[in-house]
Amino acid sequence: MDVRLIGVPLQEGASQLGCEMGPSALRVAGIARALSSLGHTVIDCGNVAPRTPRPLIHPNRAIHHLPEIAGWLEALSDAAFRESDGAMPIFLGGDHALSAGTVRGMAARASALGRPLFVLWLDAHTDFHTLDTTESGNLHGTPVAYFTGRSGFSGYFPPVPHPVPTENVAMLGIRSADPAERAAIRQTAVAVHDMRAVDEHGVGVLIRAFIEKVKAANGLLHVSLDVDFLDPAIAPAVGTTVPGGATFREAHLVMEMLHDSGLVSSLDLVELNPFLDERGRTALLMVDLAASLMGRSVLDRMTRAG
Ligand code: DIR
Ligand code: MN
Ligand code: MN
Ligand code: MN
Repeated sequence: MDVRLIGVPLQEGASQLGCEMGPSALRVAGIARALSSLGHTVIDCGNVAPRTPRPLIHPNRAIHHLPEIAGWLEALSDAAFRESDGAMPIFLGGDHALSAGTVRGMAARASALGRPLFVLWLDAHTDFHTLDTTESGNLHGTPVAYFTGRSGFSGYFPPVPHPVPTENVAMLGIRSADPAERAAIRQTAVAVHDMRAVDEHGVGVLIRAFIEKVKAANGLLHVSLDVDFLDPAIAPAVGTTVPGGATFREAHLVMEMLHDSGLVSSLDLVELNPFLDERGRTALLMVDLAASLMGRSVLDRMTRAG
């Protein structure tokens, strides 16, 4: 497969600085080599540059860095559309606000192909705030609300010509949702698989059902992997750790099943904050998960270990 690595050194959507180093850490951890060793043709497109911010003032005074985030979204959306033409873009984040742009661009790609877009959201959080409901003001808490077409973004973020229907969105790993997010998401058709559901049914059952749905619709599947989907014990380098996340094998199983499905069109690796890492271990784990998604299997790992 033709793979395009696209760095997104965006950090203003998170509460603490450091995600701008994420793309560098993923590169240093060997993402290009890991994927090319699986037989893929990998091109590193370098980093996306944001548009120059224009002044934007929102009545919700908690919001910070709105002009900067808005400046990123169109550039990211265009990059996603451009680099998904016969190739698979992998976005090296950068905080999760970037997915507002990447999913918008992939929705345009899906529309151009006449196919529906599905989104798998692997995260501790639902990221379903609007500009009006966010209390933290951290815009990485808003992308799903934005790309599913919830109102309250117009005049601030770029318009959404191809909103992703909520029935095409599945979330896995959820264990933190603010009251406004809970109330809003209950009104939608988003399949929210929280950690309780993972414990009870196992990730295999939950992911298989979603894969079957995407397959039946001949959809494109965008996967958005937030570091905090993982348990903090194995992935400490994220500003918003929540206990009780996915284990090493749960995460790899999701990636392996996604690979076998052959449906994944695009991937975000987000929220890695290398400043919080222990000798790059979270970056290395994220690279290994990307490799599982791109075809590395357990037997390959055993072979490597000799
Ligand atoms: C929280 C945390 N719901 C907020 N969101 C995070 O700030 O809106 N998303 N950390 O990844
Ligand atoms: Mn566009
Ligand atoms: Mn997130
Ligand atoms: Mn999160």
